[in-house]
Order: sequence, then C-alpha cells, then structure tokens
Amino acid sequence: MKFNTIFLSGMACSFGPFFAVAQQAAKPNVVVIMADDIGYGDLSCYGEKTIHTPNVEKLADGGVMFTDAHSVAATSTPSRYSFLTGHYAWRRSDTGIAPGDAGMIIRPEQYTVADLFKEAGYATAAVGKWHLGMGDKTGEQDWNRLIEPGLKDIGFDYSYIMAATGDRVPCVWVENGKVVNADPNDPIYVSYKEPFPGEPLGKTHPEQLTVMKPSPNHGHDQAIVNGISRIGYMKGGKKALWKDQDINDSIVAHGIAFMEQHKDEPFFLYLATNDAHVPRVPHPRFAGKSGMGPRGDALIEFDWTVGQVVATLERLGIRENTLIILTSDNGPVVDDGYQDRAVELLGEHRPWGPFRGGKYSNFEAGTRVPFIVNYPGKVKKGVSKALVSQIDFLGTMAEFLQTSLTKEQMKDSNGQLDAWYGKDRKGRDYVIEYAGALSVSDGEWKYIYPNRKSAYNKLTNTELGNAPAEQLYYLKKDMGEQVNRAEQNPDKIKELKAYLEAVR
Ligand code: NG6
Ligand code: CA
Repeated sequence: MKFNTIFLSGMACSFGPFFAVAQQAAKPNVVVIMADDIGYGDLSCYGEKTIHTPNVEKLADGGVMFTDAHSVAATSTPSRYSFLTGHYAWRRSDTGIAPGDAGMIIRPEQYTVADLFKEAGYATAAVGKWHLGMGDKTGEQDWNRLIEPGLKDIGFDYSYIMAATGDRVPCVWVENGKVVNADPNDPIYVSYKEPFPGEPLGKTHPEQLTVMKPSPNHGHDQAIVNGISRIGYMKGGKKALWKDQDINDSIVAHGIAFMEQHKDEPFFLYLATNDAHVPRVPHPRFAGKSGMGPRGDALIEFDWTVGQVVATLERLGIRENTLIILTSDNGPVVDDGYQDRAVELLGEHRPWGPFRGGKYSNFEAGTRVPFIVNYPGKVKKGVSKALVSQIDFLGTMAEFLQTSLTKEQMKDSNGQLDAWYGKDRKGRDYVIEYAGALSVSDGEWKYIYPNRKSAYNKLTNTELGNAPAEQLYYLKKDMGEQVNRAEQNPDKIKELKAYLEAVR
C-alpha cells in the first residue's frame, strides 16, 4: 500500500485521474479492538502485577495509553450504542442490556461511525460480539432466513457476529444476516418468553451441565447449549451452534480474513471480542496460563488476539498505515453468573485497578476503561491523563477523515483527535456516564445524581454507586471515591450539573 501511494502520487502530476486512486490508497485503516468486561486493572500495562498481557503492553508502549478514559455506560448495549453512534444511550429508554432476540436498536436511519467510513470509501466490517439487536422487531426474527434490517443497513459491508452475548441464545454465528450452517431440516427457534416443550433446561436438567454450572440464584438456567445453560430458550440448529472454546479463534480468523481481503483499500474493522464475558471458555491452549482460572485465561486469550491483529497488519505490510484503538465496553466483573471459580482464584489481582465498583456501577470502575490509541509515527507516545470518552469516537473519526458531520450527528460527540493522538493532554472538559444513574466528571471532581436504586449487587458483589443523597468525589485526591464531599461543595455540584443540563 505504501509503495502504491508513493508510486501513484509521483505520477499524479502527469496523470490526473490517478490522483484519486493515490488519495484512496493513502487513507489509513482503522481497527477497533473492543473487549468485553475487561477492566482497567486487567491489563499489565495499567500496572497490575498479577497478569501478564505483553501484546497489549507493546501496543501501549508504541502508542498513547489513557488513564482517564471512559465508556459511556457500565454495560454492553448502551456502551456500544454510544460508541458506534456518537449519541448518548440514555437519551433513549430502549438501550438497556438487550436480549438475544432484540430488534435492531440502531435503526437504519440513524447515522453510525460505519456509515462515516463507508462514505469515505472504506470497506467496513463488524466481527464478534454485537449485542445491539437485529431484525425489525424484538422476538419476531426468523432465524432460518435472512434477518433484516441488519448491519449492512447501518454501514457495515460485512458482518460476522454473535447476536448478543455468550450467555444468551441463540448460540450461533450470524454472517451478513444469515445464521452460519443453518439447516432447513433442523430449524432454529428462539424465545425469551417461554421454554420449548421437551427441551432440557439448566433448571430442570442440571445433570446435563457438563461444562459449567450457573452461580446459585444468578439465572443463566434456561436453554442448555454445549453443556452450559444460558439466558433464553432455544431449539434446533444443532449444526449451527458455536463451539464455546472456539469463539475467539473464530472472531480472530474472520477479522484476519477481512483484513487480508481488503489490504489494498482502506478498511474499518470493528473487532469485538467475547473475552472476558461469561461463560468464560477460553481455548484449551490458554487453559491454566494465568493461574486464575478461566477468567484470567480469557485475558491471556484476549492478549493473544491483540498480537494476532498486529501480526496480520505487519504481514500484510500495512501496520504503519493503520490506526488501532483498543478499549473495553465496561468495567470488570468477577462472578457474573457461572461457577468458574473466578472469585476463588482471583488472589491479589484487582481487575478494577485502584477504582471503586465495577461493571454495572456508577463508581469509576464501571466506566473507567482501558483505552489505547496506536498509530505509528502519528501519535505522541506515552501515558496520557487527558479526559477522553468513547462518545467521541464518531466525532474524532470525522476529524481523522477530514469530513464534517451535521449538528444532529455531532449532538453528543466531539472531535478529539489531538487528545487521542496524545498531543493535547487535557481532553474533554467533562464526561457523562450512565449506570442506572447519571454522573458527570471533569476529571478532578465527579458528581453522581441521587437516586433510589439499590446500592449493592449481591450477585456480582458490586457497589453500584446509587444513593438517595447527592454524591461528589474529589477524584484528584480520592480516586477510590471514599469521601463524599457533596455537602461542602455546592458550587462544584452546580458546575458539574450545568455540563449535563447544557446537553440534555
Ligand atoms: C446480566 C447478566 C450477566 C450479563 C449481563 C450483560 C444475569 C443475572 N446477569 O443481566 O450475566 O450477561 O447481563 O453483560 O442474568 S454485558 O456485558 O453484555 O452488558
Ligand atoms: Ca460488557
């Protein structure tokens, strides 16, 4: 690609028409590696000594590693919705954790970052965990036919996805809207309302749970697929079922194939791993590698994935011309519903790093996520304390592509290219997050809106950060959010609330 660029631009003066081709070839690729439930402390570059993730470390060393980066929400669906659309998920009431048969949450008329890349002449793909719904209406998909609308209607030329999560049916791959290996003689049925008569469930047939059992009182006791019970009911499609231990390999293989196919044109790849979401069934190659059981092994598998992406770009000779963004959709959780000994084997490891809370929480660990931007020769390498948010992916990519978007498209998203490149060390003035309540932080102070939701999730052992009183924390000196300084600082509260009021 590099060679083409030089060659064609050299000829551009005398051969006008070639110029467009040269421009095209010069456009850098963008690869997003979106992890699932991987926390700030889960990667060795963020300072935890209990885990070794050398490939991520290398990416961080060669790029910008952010210490104050945020997802927009503390669970997957709203977080990814915001990442891909640049709009706050809390503006809509239907962006909570989606069931496996959810209809498309991002409707075709809504603008996405995939549309942005497509309009700029990129080949676009989403590979891996989706969790943003498919088809027109919830519960009305026919899993034996082309499901429409689909990802192609929101900018992705190619898609190879898990409809929702590893713990939700249907446990199949969907490629360009069609279930892979669908068998007309064994049609697939999915329901989130009632079980299919005669189908064994985790609840009724625990003896069939040969791979992993759900944690007590933690749901996940419905359809049994591959010896693991899940959320939701499913019947049929035996040949189409994914193999849990191969999920990551499959994501990596399809991501690599896409990069290979498009190595001579600009591409945007959204590679969303299932690691380290439950049920955690890393490939046997990684079993025992972390000493922390399947959760730690899933982190090692994730690290391997990052190594595969980089190695592929190098092999194809396009590493220098590719911007890689690595992040996670929300904070970490240890027991998220299966008996995988994650709690018992955690030892000294702190997936949440120095922060309070975790996945589902309004406290920092809910949304303070790993965030690395690597673009050889273009970024100012090092650790950046700039305040950044995934909400700006759309705006920042528009800046990157040197295009402008409409006011409506840019309602919530800013262009933050200088910050993402490590040049501007301040970043945003504020970030807004949602995890049952809204919170606003300016990097130094954080305000959590009062609410009457529960303060603690017993199942996952997470402090949720909900309280009927106003909460204000001085993150600069109290990043663990221990002392509520609301009463003494009404002016600071006013100032932070004004940020939200201005966009609400
Ligand atoms: C929760 C599930 C949890 C996980 C989460 C979604 C229960 C009790 N817990 O409802 O296991 O699937 O949804 O995680 O069912 S996310 O990362 O995809 O948002
Ligand atoms: Ca998640």
